[in-house]
Amino acid sequence: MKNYFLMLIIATSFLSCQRENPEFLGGSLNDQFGELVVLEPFSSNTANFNFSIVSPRFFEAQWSKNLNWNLSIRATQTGATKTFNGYSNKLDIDNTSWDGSADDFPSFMKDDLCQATLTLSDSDTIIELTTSVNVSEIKNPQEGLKVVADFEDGLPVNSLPFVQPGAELTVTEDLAAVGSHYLHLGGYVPYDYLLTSIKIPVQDMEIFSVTSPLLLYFNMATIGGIVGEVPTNQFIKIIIREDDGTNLSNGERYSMEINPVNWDTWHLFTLPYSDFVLESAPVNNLREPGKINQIEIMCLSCPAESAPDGPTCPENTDLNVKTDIDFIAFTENESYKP
Ligand SMILES: [Ca+2]
Ligand SMILES: [Ca+2]
Repeated sequence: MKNYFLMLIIATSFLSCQRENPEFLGGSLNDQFGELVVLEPFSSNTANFNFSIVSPRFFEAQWSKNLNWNLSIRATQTGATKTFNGYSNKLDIDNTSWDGSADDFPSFMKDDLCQATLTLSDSDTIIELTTSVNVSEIKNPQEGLKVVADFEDGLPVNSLPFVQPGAELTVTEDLAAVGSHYLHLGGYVPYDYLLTSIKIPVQDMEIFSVTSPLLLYFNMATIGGIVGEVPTNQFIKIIIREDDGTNLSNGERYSMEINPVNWDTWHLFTLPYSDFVLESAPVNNLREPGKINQIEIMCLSCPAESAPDGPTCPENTDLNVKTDIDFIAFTENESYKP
């Protein structure tokens, strides 16, 4: 008798659950066992995405069950990518609204034609849907952005390059991180760590004179060589100079290394100025964003044959160094959004 009542209670509560929450139960069963069918085709809400104005830009589709989906947008010209992921049975303005940013460098360019691929998969079906969209205008510069060098018109005015015999420092027109030009740094210098460097003047930093060094970000796009052919210990050193000395050359210098540089696609390197380390004699031992007047980028690698100081790397014999850079910029409050 006791057992009979217990079963009755369980059965009643099961039925009441079903009555109260039919969609939940039915929905989850459908998600687990239902057939995956596309109900509304995959498309963008407009064929041209103009990221310079405030307007909705998103993707649409609907299918028969909740599942993990992946939406990958890739520009055919620049190779820029943007990825969205989610768990739902549709795409809409809430889960695929796009502001024009990329996952990383390279950034999208004006008139980039993009292929968008939506992948839906459950335990036994994978459906891939594609659509295309055109970037009619890129996004506006983010607030607090100061571009120091983008190499679109060659080397920045009054910059000072240094090139050892065997090294290369050339503005190159090819697949850049931003725009169409970047700075190639590299070559083969088997007798020294330093291959080449460039000092770039920085002007009008007064706009950041009340910005904390914790909130001033240094940003730069970097790319190494071909994975598997990168010399051992190939790296970049960044030196930021301030004008707090008694003359132009004895201001404080703060530095940072990107070590190693061993990847083969453009990446954003970003750090707050407060993370840079004092390299010179101190003047006031304060990182002062408003007093920055020069950025030096040095391309270095462990030399194959001899070194004035430090060890050598015979395994680097005949391996070309490549530490290309693009888009050197400061941002306020947050990192640059490629
Ligand atoms: Ca560029
Ligand atoms: Ca200082």
